[in-house]
Amino acid sequence: MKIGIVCYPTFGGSGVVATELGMALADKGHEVHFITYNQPVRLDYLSHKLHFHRVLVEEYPLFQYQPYELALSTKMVEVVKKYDLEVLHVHYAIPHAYAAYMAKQMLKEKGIYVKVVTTLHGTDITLVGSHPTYKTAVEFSINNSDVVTAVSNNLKETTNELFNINKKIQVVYNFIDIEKYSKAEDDECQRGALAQPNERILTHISNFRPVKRVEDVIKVFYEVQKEIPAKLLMIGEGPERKKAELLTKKLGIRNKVFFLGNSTEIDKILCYSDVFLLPSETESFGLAALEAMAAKNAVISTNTGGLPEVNLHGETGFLSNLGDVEDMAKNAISILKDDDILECFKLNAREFTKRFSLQNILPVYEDIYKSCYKSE
Ligand code: GMT
Repeated sequence: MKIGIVCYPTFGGSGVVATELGMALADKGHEVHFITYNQPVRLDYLSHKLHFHRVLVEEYPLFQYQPYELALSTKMVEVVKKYDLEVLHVHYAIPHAYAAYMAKQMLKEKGIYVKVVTTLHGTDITLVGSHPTYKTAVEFSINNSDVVTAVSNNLKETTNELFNINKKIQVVYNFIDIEKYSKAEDDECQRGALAQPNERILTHISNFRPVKRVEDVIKVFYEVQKEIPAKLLMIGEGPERKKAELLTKKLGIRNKVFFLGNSTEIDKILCYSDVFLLPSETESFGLAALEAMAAKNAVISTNTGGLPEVNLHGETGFLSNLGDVEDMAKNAISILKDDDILECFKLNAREFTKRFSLQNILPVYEDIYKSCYKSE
């Protein structure tokens, strides 16, 4: 098939999922066209099956805000026409689903028909999309997509609670290329570069936005390192990073915490790590936790949103109430204090990720594309 993928090209989970999906589809012989404002960070090669089309936004001084949706929908029309695309798969509703609807209407006027699949990722519903500023347009674009998917049951339920949705939302879990993580463990892992053999390694990866509660990450680690020799890896960039760094100084643990910035090689970093910390205020799925689990990390997280669908309490890690730093630290210590217990959680975590394997999820998306194209 010929598929257009629209996403944010940054380090966020929705862009990562969209990019990994596009690359996997191209590997299977489909023709994939990414349409976005920068080449997606994980899109490390292009080929005759894998194309990238940049959306350029003309700056004009009259506009306080440059109209990205207009440029995006214009680019979608251009690419669909030029390459005969059959499906536009948009990741993150805002503004992608809305722009896709407009592109579809413009194409229809020219007798060209394209289907729109919208995948909801989380904050496009929970934090941003349901805000009165956007709600009407988001609801409209969800209801006017040909197929709507959500990355967890929780996100599906939340979408139905927050919006008046007249479409069936299909849950398609996020996925992971498990092979990639096994390979990193076999070939590249050089744990000794970061920690002494007797030290445990804890990791957090995010975009350091307030919803991630990175100060809770530091507070949990602070309690853990009092009991167990340990290091903390903080991966990512974002507005809360400075606060987190300041807190490590205040608590006297700056030398035990490494802020590594954004990375395109998290599989290689995660294979050093024992426990992944994700104390988010809300998380529709928690792709970073899944990636950590594939690299044999136990997960200490909150019980919010879709996290209980990814992290099994007492099996792959533990779930705590939002903000209950004490409980999270206690749980982390209970896993980290004993080699056998730690290994058991690590193996469970790796095992559970198999249900989210690329091999399982890719055919689901292929079926969706085929089914929506057959309808009408
Ligand atoms: O986590 C973020 O803030 C980025 C955001 C995104 O859309 O890029 O992530 C959301 O989508 C991911 C991929 O589906 C999910 O794994 C994350 O849980 C979700 N984030 C939130 O719901 C806060």
